[in-house]
Amino acid sequence: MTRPIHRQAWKSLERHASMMRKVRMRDLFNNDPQRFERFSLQVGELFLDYSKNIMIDKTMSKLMDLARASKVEEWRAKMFAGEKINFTENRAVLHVALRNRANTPIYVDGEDVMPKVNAVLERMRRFSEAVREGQWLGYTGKRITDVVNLGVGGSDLGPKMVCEALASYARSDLRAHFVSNVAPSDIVSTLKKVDPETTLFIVASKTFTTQETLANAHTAKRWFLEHAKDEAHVSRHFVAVSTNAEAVRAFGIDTENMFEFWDWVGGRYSLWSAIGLSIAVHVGFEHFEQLLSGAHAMDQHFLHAPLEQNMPVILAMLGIWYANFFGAESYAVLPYGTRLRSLPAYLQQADMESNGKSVDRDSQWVDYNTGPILWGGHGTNGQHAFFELLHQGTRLVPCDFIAAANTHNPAGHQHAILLSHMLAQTRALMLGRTLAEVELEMREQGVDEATIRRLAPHKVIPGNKPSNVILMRDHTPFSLGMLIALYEHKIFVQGIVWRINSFDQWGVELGKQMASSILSRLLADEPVSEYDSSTNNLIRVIKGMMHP
Ligand code: G6Q
Repeated sequence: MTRPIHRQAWKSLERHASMMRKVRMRDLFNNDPQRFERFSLQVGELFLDYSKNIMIDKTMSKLMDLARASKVEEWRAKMFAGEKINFTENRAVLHVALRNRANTPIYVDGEDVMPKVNAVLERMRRFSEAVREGQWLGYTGKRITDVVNLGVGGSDLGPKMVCEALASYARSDLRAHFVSNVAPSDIVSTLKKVDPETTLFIVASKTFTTQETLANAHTAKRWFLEHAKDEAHVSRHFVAVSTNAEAVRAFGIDTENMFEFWDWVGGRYSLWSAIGLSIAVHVGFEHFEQLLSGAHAMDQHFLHAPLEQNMPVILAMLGIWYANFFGAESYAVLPYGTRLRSLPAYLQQADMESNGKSVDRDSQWVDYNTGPILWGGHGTNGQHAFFELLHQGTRLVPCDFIAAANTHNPAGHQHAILLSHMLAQTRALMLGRTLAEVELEMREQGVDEATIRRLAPHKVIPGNKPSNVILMRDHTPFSLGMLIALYEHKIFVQGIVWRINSFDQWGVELGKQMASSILSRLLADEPVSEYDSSTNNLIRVIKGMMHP
């Protein structure tokens, strides 16, 4: 075993970083008119400009050396071949099979998974078309007008983000709602908006044991039966997406109305599976298929492009550059446009649940940083909120700006205004404003010297803050599929370099177990003494505050 920090390539990057930390990007741009040409890349519908990073050719070649030494290419081949690279759960990692539009065989335990992938897709097509075309009717014979996805985490964030992002493709008479939180306001406020005669509930849970989702599903079913009065009507209004047929049956959903997926689909990688049913119903199956096709196009690029021209690999290695050699603790995802407002939350799970790990492939604690904190928000709103820290804070926060060149909702020059702000931000982050520039400007405005001395330092913007810009021509299902797959593969590459398992989530499991024990104590009358004193007393205080 070679720990990443003992690799030659890593040590060489450390030496190189000590020199690069003194380099200013504004000088790199001034000295090299070709910089944009060399550090930008078009792949299908996506364009990446990564020239505003603190790097030179030598940096990129050393980062690629590290990727090669980490055997990224070999691990990539293993993932696509269905090998069980989720080694703590002994599972294959095959979200790429779900969107394998070429339909080439992919084997898990000697079985080609493509026939069953295609069979579920066909069921999704038939079902979503039946709902959309008014053949699938509610218990009083009315068309379905509202679809409520009941799921949490990976069974919520992906479909929710995609339905919002593709809202322009949705029919106005078929609304999608997402209820995820067990906090009762979520389900109660949604039920107030919908009609039991025309609402379809999709209970989306891989395990079908997730307490929050089942609680919401039971509440929805109770509400439905208060109106419909007859259990027999449940089958017209509740369908399930799960890997657990037995639990689906136990809940009272006919397995005829269950859409299956498999243990080799991780929750946070599952929007391409039947978990995407709400997407297919809301925006139409043909658009869901285009989403899959976009992701497949990115898969093919990731699989075949040399590392130096491989978009996910470039983003991944730049991320490692800042996380491990510049001490960056976080990075920000900044989509420009309202439709992608949930992308940061979606990617937060994808990245942090995948690479927020501390034990490596040899079951050893790591002695280097792994996944960074991902955060962000959509522009321009973020500019009026947290961008100040990006510009003048003490921390280095690399940023990804994301935008489409065109909008589905033109309104005068508004889209151009939006894009101009994005370009201004990425430029301002890189360039900053020096003390000399500030002083000059103030002098030109006739400000007196004493005031200049006092105020000028506050107006200095350090600059030299790295950012990538990812552009798509149009905001289509295909380009969105490419974009999501780009980040999935970026996360994969980083996990390989850090030698961690990006595909389990034992931290999530621990909290789930503890909550079920605490619930029983919260509902019981006796005093609680079995936990730590903080938990015992918080239970006591909460019980004291609860209305009888
Ligand atoms: C995803 C995680 C987690 C999961 C939810 C919901 O990778 O495992 O976010 O998706 O806990 O799980 P179920 O789909 O089993 O309800």
